[in-house]
Amino acid sequence: MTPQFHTQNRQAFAKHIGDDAIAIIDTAATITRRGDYEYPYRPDSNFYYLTGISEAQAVLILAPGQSNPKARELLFISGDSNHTSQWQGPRLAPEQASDMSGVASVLPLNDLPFYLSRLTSRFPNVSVNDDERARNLRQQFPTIALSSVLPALDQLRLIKQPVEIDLIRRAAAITEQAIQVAVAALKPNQSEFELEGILIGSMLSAGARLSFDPIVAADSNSTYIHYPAKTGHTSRHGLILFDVGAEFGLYAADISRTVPVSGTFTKRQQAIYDIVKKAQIIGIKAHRPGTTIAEIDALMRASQIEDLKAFGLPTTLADYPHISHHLGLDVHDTGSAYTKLEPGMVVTCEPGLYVRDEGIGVRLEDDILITADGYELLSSGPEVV
Ligand SMILES: [Mn+2]
Repeated sequence: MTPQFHTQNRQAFAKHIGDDAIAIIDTAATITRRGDYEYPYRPDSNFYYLTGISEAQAVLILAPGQSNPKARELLFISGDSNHTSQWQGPRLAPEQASDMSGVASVLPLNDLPFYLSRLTSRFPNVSVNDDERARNLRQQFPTIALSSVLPALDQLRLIKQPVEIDLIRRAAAITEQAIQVAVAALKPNQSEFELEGILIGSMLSAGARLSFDPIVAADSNSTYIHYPAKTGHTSRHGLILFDVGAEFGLYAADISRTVPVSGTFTKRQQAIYDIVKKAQIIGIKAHRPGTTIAEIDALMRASQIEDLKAFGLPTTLADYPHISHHLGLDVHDTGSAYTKLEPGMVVTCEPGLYVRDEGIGVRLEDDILITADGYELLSSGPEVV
């Protein structure tokens, strides 16, 4: 990502703030696992979108009403301290943070309280992205009017810019590759855990992280949509469902594949797989500006209900929750199933059938860019599309 990307995002967002208000955007807090040991760190998506800074302990203040242009954007970073440098290596220097973000005024985090009190007295309308920040501000400055930055940022992040689409495409390719490596290693009586290790190893080797913990679900575990345990094992004639997403440059992919361990479906597995695949093809082809995830979901559901009847299976099996979603910096990105699709939005299409009595769960999921006249697949999709 270039500093221009983040600068343009700040400029677009600043229009929603207004000249009589400020926005305070915190990055994510670190979360302690135990003692001085922390969970892996991931910056807040909105903070990253506006700054390009991935380091913890940083705050952005936007004050579009300031007459001095340099005072309209203030980035606070923690800088080096003896403790963090000794244990974690050097922190960003102000000039580095300025180069990455395009923010001219980078200040030490220690100065934040001073700026907060000065700015809130001049601009009492304050929008924030963090509940704890809101609580602290309300206590310290009881007369200010607090609101959320989220509606405006949710809206901005819906339409992906070409650089963002490139990153999602890369993340999808890395994810697809990881699933292929895992499928090539498939064998009976293999632990889901081992397959997860193969998936993660492949994604990390490709320079990516994980946008979420992979779902690896053998046999009846595949009938639970977000099966987390990964304590099961594959069986000779069983299925395995992978639902995996690499995160590349902080952008997520999300791909699901269901495959037979032996390389060949049983008749019953094939029948259920084909119902899902047919629904997915119908769903994918329906992507275009003006429609919604919910409408596409209804089309896929109708197709599945019709086919389930033909197989004598209960049509209630098609009554799974809406699970397709927007994709971006977050795997479940801003936007909902009822957002009218527009060119530049990226969504998943993930129909499934979960036949618990027979221990057969099938889900197929691909990543789709909405274009001016329809759609473009960012993952490989069902082979006939
Ligand atoms: Mn998904």
